[in-house]
Order: sequence, then C-alpha cells, then structure tokens
Amino acid sequence: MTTKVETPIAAQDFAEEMSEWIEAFDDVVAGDWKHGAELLKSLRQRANEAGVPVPSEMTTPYRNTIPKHDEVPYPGDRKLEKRVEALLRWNAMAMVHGQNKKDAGIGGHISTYSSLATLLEVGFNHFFHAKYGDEPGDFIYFQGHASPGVYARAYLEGRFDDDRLKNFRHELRATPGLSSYPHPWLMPDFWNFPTVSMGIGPLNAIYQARFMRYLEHRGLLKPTERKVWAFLGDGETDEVDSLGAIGVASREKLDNLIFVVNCNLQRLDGPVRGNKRIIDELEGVFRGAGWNVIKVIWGSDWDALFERDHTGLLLRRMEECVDGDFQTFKAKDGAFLRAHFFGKYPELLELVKDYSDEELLRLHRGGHDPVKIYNAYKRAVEHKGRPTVILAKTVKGYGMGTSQSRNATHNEKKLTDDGLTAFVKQFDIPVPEEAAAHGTPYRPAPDSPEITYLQARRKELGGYLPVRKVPELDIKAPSLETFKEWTAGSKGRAVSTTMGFVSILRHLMKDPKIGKLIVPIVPDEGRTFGLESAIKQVGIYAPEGQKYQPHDADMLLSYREEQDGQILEEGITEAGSMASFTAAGTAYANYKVPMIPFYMYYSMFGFQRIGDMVWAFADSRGKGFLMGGTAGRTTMLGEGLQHQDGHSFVLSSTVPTCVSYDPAYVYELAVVVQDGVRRMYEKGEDIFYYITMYNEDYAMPAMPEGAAEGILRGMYKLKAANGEPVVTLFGSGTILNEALRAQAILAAKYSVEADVWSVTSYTALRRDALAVERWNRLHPAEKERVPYLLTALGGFKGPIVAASDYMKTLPDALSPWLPSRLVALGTDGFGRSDNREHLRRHFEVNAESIAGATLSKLAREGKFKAKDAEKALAELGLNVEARDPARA
Ligand SMILES: Cc1ncc(C[n+]2csc(CCOP(=O)(O)OP(=O)(O)O)c2C)c(N)n1
Ligand SMILES: [Mg+2]
Repeated sequence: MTTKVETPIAAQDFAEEMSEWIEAFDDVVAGDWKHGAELLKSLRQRANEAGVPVPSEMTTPYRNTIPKHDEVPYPGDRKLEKRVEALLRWNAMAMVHGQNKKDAGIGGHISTYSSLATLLEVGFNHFFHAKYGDEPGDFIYFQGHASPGVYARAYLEGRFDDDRLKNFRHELRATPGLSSYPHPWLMPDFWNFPTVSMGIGPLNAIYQARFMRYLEHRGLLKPTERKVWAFLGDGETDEVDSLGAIGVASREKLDNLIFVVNCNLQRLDGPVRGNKRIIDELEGVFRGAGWNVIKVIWGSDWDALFERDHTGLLLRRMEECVDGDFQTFKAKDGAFLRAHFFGKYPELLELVKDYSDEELLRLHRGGHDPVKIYNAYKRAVEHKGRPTVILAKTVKGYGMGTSQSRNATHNEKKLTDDGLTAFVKQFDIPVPEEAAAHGTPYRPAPDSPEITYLQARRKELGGYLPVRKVPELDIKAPSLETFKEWTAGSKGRAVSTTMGFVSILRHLMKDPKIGKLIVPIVPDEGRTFGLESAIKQVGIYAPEGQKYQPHDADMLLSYREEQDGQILEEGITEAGSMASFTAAGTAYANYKVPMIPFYMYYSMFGFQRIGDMVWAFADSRGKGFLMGGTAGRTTMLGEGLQHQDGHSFVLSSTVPTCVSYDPAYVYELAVVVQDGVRRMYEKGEDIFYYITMYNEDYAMPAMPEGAAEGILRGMYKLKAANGEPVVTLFGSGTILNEALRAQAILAAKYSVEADVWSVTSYTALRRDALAVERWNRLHPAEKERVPYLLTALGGFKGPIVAASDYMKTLPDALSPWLPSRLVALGTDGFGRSDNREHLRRHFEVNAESIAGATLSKLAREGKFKAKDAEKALAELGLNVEARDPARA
C-alpha cells in the first residue's frame, strides 16, 4: 500500500530533477557547445567510476552535426559563386554530351560531378590552398569520375582553350586531349593523384597524410596547415581499400586528413544501401575508428521546418525512411514528396501547408548547400588531433531534370536536346539553342564579374589546382666505385643477395647527400630480411616516439622507435606499405623532396596482391625500388604453395615503367641499384625498379671486368667454355649456380662444352628487341638494327638452355629473335613445402635437369646420340615418368 503511493511521487521528483538537469545543460551548450561536450565527458567518467552502465552510441540522429545556431555566416559572394557553379555544370555537361554526340560511345560521366559540384566549389573558393608561402599546398584526391567538372573549372580559369576541352577523351588527336580520368602519366602538368580505380584514392590519401607527418618529423618538410582532402563516392566505400586503413589515420592522429564522402546514395547500378542508410553506416564505422565525423544532411531551407517542428516528428519521419525512399523522393516531383513523405502524418502536412510543390522539390540536401558545406569544412580544418570525415548527402544527377536520382543516372552521357536547352534557359547560359544541343562550351570574358571573382579567389589561395610541377632534381648518384665492398665479392663467405642488399642499404643511408632521402619500408618482415642492424642504425618511425622500454634494450640490436625514425615499419599491410611507397616515390613532385624509397617484401605478396596499386604508382610517375624478397619458387624453401613466388617477375613486366632485374650475385644487385639511383634521380627518368632478392647463402664472386653494361642491359657471359662451346646455358637468380654446376657436369661426364651466361633481365632483353624490331619495321629501307640479345651472343648458333626460378615464359619471350627455339626450364605450377634440393628436382631446374635437357636437345639436333642421352638422363637421376610439375 505504502509503495503504491510513494512511487508516483518519486517518479515525479525524478522527472523534475531531470528537466532541471537538461535545462542546465542547455544553458551550458548555449554558452559554448564545447563546454557541453566537456560536461558530458566528465559525466561519463563519473558514471563509469560509480559503476553506472553507459551506453556507447556509434550513430547520432539523422540530422546535421553542426546545428544552425553554431554556424558562421558564409564569407563568399553567394550570387557570383552560384553563377560560376552553373557555368561549370554547363561546361562539364556540354563537354561530355558534345563528345558523345560526335563520337558515339566515347563515354564520360556527368552525374557524379553534378552531385559533387558544390562540395568542390566551396573548397576551390575558400579552402584549397595551392601553396603555403614557399611550401607546397593542399593535396586533393578528386573523385575520378568527376573529372569533367575539374576540367570545366580549368577551362573557366583560362588554363584550357576550347580546342582542348573539345578533345575530352580524344587523346590521340593533333591537339593534346583531356584524359578520361585523373592520370598524371597522361597529363603530367595537371593531375597529381590517380583515383579512378575505386578505393585506391582514399587508401593512398591516408598514407599520404601520414608520410607528410613523417617528412615533417624528420625535418625534411616545414610543418604547415597543409591538408590532404580525399573526395570519394559512397559506393566506393564498399571497397575494402577505402575503409581498411582508416584506423591508421586515427591512431597516428592525422588531423591533416579530411575525407569528404559524396553520399548521393547511389553507385553504378542502383542504391548503395537501398534498405538502410549509408550515412548511418559510415558514421558508425568512422566514429568507431576514432574519426571526427561531421554529417551534412539537410540544406538551410530545411532549418525553418525543423525550428517549427517542436515534437521531433520531422526527424522521426526522416529516420523512418531508408535510402531507397530518399532516392525515390528525388526522382519524383514535389506532389509525390508531399503525399508520401510529409503525408504520412497530418502534423507534417500542416507544417508544409504554405509550401508549393515546387518549393518542396527544391528543399536542398546538405551537400548542395554552400553554407552547410563551408561550416563543415571550417570545422574539419580546425579540428585537432583526429582526422575528419564529412558525410555529405547529395543527389546524383543534381540539376539534370528527369535524369536525377534514377538507377541509370550513373551512365547518363547525353541529355536530350530539350534537356540541354532547358538547362541553358534555367541557368541563363548565353548559348543559342542550336549550339546548346551540340554541347557548345561557354566562357564569359576574362573581365566579367564571375571570372574576375573566380580568379581572385584562386589568387588569394595561392593559384590554380590541380597542378603538377616537377622541380629540377639536384641529385648525383654515388659512383659505382663507392660500392666496391659489394662488387669485390664476399671473399668466400656464404651470403645471400638479401644480406648483400641490406648492407648496401645501410651504406646508402650513411651517404652524406642522399642518405637522409632513403625510405626503407617493410610490412612486418624486417627480421626476415635481416634489417635488425638498420633498425638500430636509423630507428623505426613512430610519431609519438618510444613510450616504453623495449625488453631487448640492453642488447646490441634492440628495437628502436623514434619520432624521426627513418624506417617505415608498416605492420602486416602490403597495401598500406605500397601506399607509403607511393607517397615516398612521388614526393619528388608533390613535396619537391626527392625521397628514394626501398620497399622490401615477400615477393609473393607483391604484384599479385597489390597489382592495381602498382599500376597507379606507375601512372603517378613514381620512382623507387620494389625489393621482392624470399624470391624464387624453389629458393623459398619450406613455406609451400602460398609463399613460393615463381611469377612476380612476369607480372612486373606488364607495367610499362617498371624496370626489373633478377640478380644472382651481390655485385649485380649493386650495379643495378647504383644505376637505378642514377637513372631515376640524376637523369630524372620516370621509371621504377623491381629487384628480386634471394635468401640462399653462397660465396659471392667479384665482378668480372666490364660486366656492368651487360648486367644492366640484361645479360653477360659469366663463364666461358673450356674449349669450343656446343651449347649455351642461361641462368638467372640463384638458379645461375645450377647452370654453372650443369656446365661442369656436361664437360666432365659427357664432354659437352658450354658457355654460361648470367641473364639479369629477360624483360630488359625483350623490350630492347621489341623496340629494335619496331624500328626495323618502320624503316624498311634503312640498315637493319640488331637487338642487344644478338650482338651480345655474337654469331653463336648452338642450342640455348635457359633456367630460372621463374616461369618458362620469361626465356620463351626471347624466342622470336633466336635462330632456333631455346629450351626453357622454369617453375610453372604450384609450389610445395620441401627443401631446395627436392624443389629443384621437382620443378626440373636443378643442375641435373639442365644437363639432361641439354643432352636431350643436342640429341634432337643430331649432335648427341639419342640412346646415350636416354642413358644420361637415368644417370643424372631424372625420373622421366614423373608428373609434370606445371600440373602437379
Ligand atoms: C575498382 C573499380 N571497380 C569498378 C569501377 C567501375 N565504377 C566506376 S564508377 C562506379 C560507381 C561509383 O559509385 P560511387 O562511388 O557511389 O560514386 P558516384 O558516382 O555515385 O559519386 C563503378 C562501380 C571502378 N572505377 N573501379
Ligand atoms: Mg554514389
């Protein structure tokens, strides 16, 4: 009985107390919202101490993060900016439309930019710095499919003329064309960052921001307010690459990084999350990863409705809708919105009773409202200690009339003639109807108010963007003489090419001129490559230094993390390491600091795992050395199928600017590294290197006199036959040792004399032969040129038996230029766990297999008795009925 009476009173008291608390909180927030945040934080802590469970929320209500009362006024001239934006929209659309009318199927995109235009324009007019004093400016990763809009801006700025614009996607015409997407390789004065392969832009942007800090911490770059802005699509966040490294950004407190996700709720085929809300999902993911999240959902014209809705019903109605609904609302008209969105509740219908259908349709999303965007960007650039993501809600195909927000919008390339004339009329673009239908670009006079305004804004922010300028590189490669320690051989000591490389690397890092520019990168394989000494020498980069005493502190080679550490120890992420390699390998252009990265990794987890990133690296004109360690299908023993690499060398040959070498000896490696620094950094060639490194120990010979040229061109004679040779043996990498052993077996047991050549690069030999062949083809009346392969070999005509730890396709690629087909031995097929002896026997690349293949070939050519060859195979222990390793 007593409890029945007391409970309502207690509840009443509590309700009153709660409303007093809320009132007090409101007062604090009204004074300064940051104090409100502080207060909550302290309360949370108190609650934790008192054992009160505190629910943790990853998402906030579906409304703008920045409330209206906290907004600052827009600093720009809204009218002129709106005018410029209309001109940009027109020119971007006209460019794509006109080109498709002229050349059906040439493609291009208009709907991505139409959703992104205001997000970019607020940046261009108020945030994107082209420089900071003498220092490089902000880095902008543009959504690749929005490139027509970026071109349209450069056109209005007077950077492209009409002809250039009309050559969008016509790159092979007399006037230089505009590439479909951001490609520094194709437009080296314009684009900086290739982004169009979804996911690569955001991933590279994170590591770019981190590398910026690395350069600052190492004193190679002056710290400034410089930011990395990455614009990405909401659909693009499906890629693991887009979100997979966001933890790195918060862990390293990258407040120089801003992601802007263009949440137009659609991707190519249809909605990104038709049955959910992508903004909620991304908010949770980024918040959980420790990012500062700013949602820009509704435009200013919604604010008045929110203010009048005291019950929270409007927000509730929004939260009832999923993205599929939001898409439909934008694809239909105002009457539909009234009936199906507001119409669900009479109170909401009442709320908009004074709005015409037309006005309802025009209620903007936040990503099309400069005020909301400006405020979000301002908060983002001022935010300290964490990266920021802005989730901006937009409309795909915004302003494209009936094409807006439809599932097929992404692939819209042409508007109807009516659509185009309607656009010029609506936006007052002074292009006659007829010309509009052909997509004629329009640019007001340079002294018109809009162009004057646009130029003034860019001048204020330091100039045009994007722009790519490469300074003269002032680097002299250390001469080959300085590598004597490695070209002189190991004096009988058994070492691997990997060990040799690590000592070369340590030597380079001590070089007074280029030492500090070296960037060693490892994805948690430092010990595999014997980097312990380098770790002690230069330290591992750790933005917060080493806050702990390493357990091995008293040892000679202890683990050392430093704020200015030189090594990038990335943890187990080949993609992240490749992104660091990209930031470092393009620093010569982006930061005007010619960093020289050496990225060492398990060769198996290179090209086949992060191949697309390597392609983008090449597109970026990246320089540096990819060092494929534990190379070779039979040299990497024990680890089996997933680790044994017999094809990265083949894959590396598919990248046009990748120069690859498969050295057998440390002196070969030294020659290649020295020449690489010379070609890339002294001569300025836009190439990069892939070099295999093995973990098999053997005595390294001294470099034979005059071998350097052959090493670099792809082959040189290593050990001549004792008498007249009847066969030529090619060997590469560690398998060169098997070729030498085969030479000895053939001479001793079968009186067959062979020359042995070290082939350092089948790719270099083939590329040279192809180039010579092309020249000969195009100059039939001129004296025929001869590929290096043939000049090097001389007039020798006997069979060639070539063996490597890689696939047979490498030597086979030389066949067109050789007098008879060479015999290729290689490691086609899946690897196995076993030791080198068994692996080489299995893959038929051991000395016995090379000798057997030689005798067999000689027998086929009538130079050795077939029966004797058969006997020899048995003698050599070859199982002629064994399963073909290529299929085993
Ligand atoms: C790795 C990769 N896969 C597929 C594509 C093809 N593609 C181009 S745009 C696109 C949809 C992009 O959607 P979203 O990221 O939402 O960008 P929006 O155009 O909507 O702004 C796809 C799948 C690509 N460019 N890259
Ligand atoms: Mg999208």
